[in-house]
Amino acid sequence: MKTGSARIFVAGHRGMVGSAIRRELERKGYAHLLTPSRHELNLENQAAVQQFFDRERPDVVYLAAAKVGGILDNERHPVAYLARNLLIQTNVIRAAYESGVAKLLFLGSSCIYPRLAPQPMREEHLLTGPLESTNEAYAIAKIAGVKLCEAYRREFGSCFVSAMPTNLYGRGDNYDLERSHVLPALIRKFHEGKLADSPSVTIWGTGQPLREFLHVDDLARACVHLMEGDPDQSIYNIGSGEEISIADLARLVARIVGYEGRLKFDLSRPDGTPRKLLDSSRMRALGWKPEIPLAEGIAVTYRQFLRESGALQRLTGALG
Ligand code: GFB
Repeated sequence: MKTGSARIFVAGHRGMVGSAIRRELERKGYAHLLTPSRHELNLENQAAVQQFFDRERPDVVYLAAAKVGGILDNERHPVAYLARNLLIQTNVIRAAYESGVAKLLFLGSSCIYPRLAPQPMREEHLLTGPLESTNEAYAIAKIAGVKLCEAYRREFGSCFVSAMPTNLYGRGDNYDLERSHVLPALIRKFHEGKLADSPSVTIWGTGQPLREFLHVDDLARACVHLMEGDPDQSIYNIGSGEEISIADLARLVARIVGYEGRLKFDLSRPDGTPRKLLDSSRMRALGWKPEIPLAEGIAVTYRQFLRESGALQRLTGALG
């Protein structure tokens, strides 16, 4: 299929991952992107999704639409994480098959692997042990999506593949402190701490868990690279290969933001899984590698946060 002629549906194109995939596709010259708004297409409505596929006939689908959030929101709202994700992904994957989509990429998450999986975690470790409780609902929905793609591949030979990204950050992230992941939360907390000249900033948990972070633009390059090839495996882990403790991450973000006060650790908040490092050698063997070092990615993301929050403040001022 030629670059310019493929009809590509990016489900979730307004989210952090979907918008990065959309930018990467546009950069590479794909001209026929299907990006209906939420009002035009409710992905939780099975009939509407099938009608959309019947009408638009995409050739390729990037399934990046999902209910996502950080450790606290996952813990508080398991129903939304399980039910909404099951609905969205099942509707899109089934309709894709029914309408003859050639290739589909389903976006999962490294939390599908067992809480105490051997590190670094390989694709084969799926379903070899109990899940982390804070995000079990989300992980089970994502595992169902992976298995549905695998089933279509096995039963009907569909090229339906799953990408398993590590913890992501970058442009378009969610900075709501109750719902966000750790990296945007730290950017916001240190920025506000600096403005208010606060003596300390509070970090959730012990600071000891280890996480691997990948800039969303590196993920988007991996996803498009995967779909441009002929992936013959069901799952591809996508990570940076470098891990950092939450305490060290906090120090790094504080330095980049320019916050000079102390860190306080709130032990009443959950740590979540102790370690979550992906073995991404399967993806790297296809010729992809991450290009954005963590400190550089955070610095760029902080500047984007400043621009976005500045615009928001000006808008609020003008309205108020
Ligand atoms: O990014 P995060 O919310 O998700 O938290 P997970 C990572 C670690 O950072 C945890 C700590 O140990 C948190 O306790 N942390 C410290 C903070 N301060 C903060 C803070 O202010 N906000 C947040 N959010 N965390 C998620 C899953 O797990 O990872 C999802 O819940 C998904 O299902 C996602 O898989 C990638 O890495 O623990």
